[in-house]
Amino acid sequence: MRIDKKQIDQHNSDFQKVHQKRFDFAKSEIPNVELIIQKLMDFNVAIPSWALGTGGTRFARFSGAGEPGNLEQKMEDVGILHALNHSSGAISLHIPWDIPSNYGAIKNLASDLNLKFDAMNSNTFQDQKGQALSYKFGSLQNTNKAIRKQAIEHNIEVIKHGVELGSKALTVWLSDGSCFPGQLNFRKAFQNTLEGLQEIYAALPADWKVFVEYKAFEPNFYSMTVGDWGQSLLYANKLGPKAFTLVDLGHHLPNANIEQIVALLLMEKKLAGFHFNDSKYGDDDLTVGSIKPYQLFLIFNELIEGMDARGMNHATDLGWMIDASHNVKDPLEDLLQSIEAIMISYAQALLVNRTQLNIAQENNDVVAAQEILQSTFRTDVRAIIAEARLRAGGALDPIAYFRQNKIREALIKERGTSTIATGL
Ligand code: AFD
Ligand code: MN
Ligand code: MN
Repeated sequence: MRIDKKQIDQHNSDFQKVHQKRFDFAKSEIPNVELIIQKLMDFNVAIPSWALGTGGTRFARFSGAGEPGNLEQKMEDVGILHALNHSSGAISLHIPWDIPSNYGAIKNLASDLNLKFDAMNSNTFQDQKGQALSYKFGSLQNTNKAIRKQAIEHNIEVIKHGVELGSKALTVWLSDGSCFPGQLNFRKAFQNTLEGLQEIYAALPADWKVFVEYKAFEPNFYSMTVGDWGQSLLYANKLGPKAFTLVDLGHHLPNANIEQIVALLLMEKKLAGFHFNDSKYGDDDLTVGSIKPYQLFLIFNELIEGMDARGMNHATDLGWMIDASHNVKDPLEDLLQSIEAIMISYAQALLVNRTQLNIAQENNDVVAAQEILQSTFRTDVRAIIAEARLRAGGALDPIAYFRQNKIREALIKERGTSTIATGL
């Protein structure tokens, strides 16, 4: 199903009066509004193909209805999000869940929906039907060379699918590790993994990057072979200039200072990708900004500071993506909320008075530094984001549009009540 532009215009005219009042106020309070609007309009966050259905937990999965049943329908879902907010113009595919049966048709659909293909994701954390060898004891780290080879070949196959579609990056997330002390020789596990990644790296086209994603724990609970940013950075540095670290907000031990990690990875020119989500305890994959919005702002503050220091383009020089899972919300509504939270934090980070913050830092004026960050964080930028969306052709209030125009109901009508999206 497609969003009707005329209906968006109708929605916008219904909301225009209230919006205008809010926007006029924001404009009077906030300097450089036009510049911020332009940056917001350029900024896009990719949607993972596995976040369009109900993820569930290890205890239960409460399926929604009208879930996308194939790659085309997943793309259509992202197309709906993008038509509503004009900030979700890319999809990230996971192989083998999303193997295209016809590259040309999939590329046509993408251009029809105004979507790009973000990083490709490999999957060596599950065994697939008919797969010769099991990843029960890891993939690239495995003590068995044939299993390592199988995992390497899978990653190379993922690159090939990505090349056909015009993607430019491979994200490798390994569930490798151990559950009990003594199970694994850490050094050998690292070296096997590095050798595997080197073979995958050698298969990357010249204009491709590989993102090495780390995760502190789960599914392995004693050690993870790519467990933190230090380990990821070690691999990335050893691999070469096309290898980078990917930060997923849910993949740290509790209370980790993610904003500091981001600042240092940027300084080292080794930060390339981002998976947004929120969490209270672990890899909870909750809606972005739903638990720790101040942390999200602080992360964006470091991202913008670090990117500006290196003259990077905010919109294109890092891979922005959501990595979330939904069990109690409609996935599309959840994703709209996540994108909104990201745009709010991005806009606020653009508002930080860097000159004053630098002065406060140089003078050890701790109070002034805190005032600058917190007063920016407490600035309501939602009308500016809505204005950017309006100018781009989107809806002033995407969630209201989604509900009032009964989008999920239409999807259920089209797809039925029992479709299940492939993914986790
Ligand atoms: C995992 C990781 C990684 C992976 C995804 C699996 O965050 O991004 O690709 O979830 O679907 O927790
Ligand atoms: Mn992730
Ligand atoms: Mn995760």
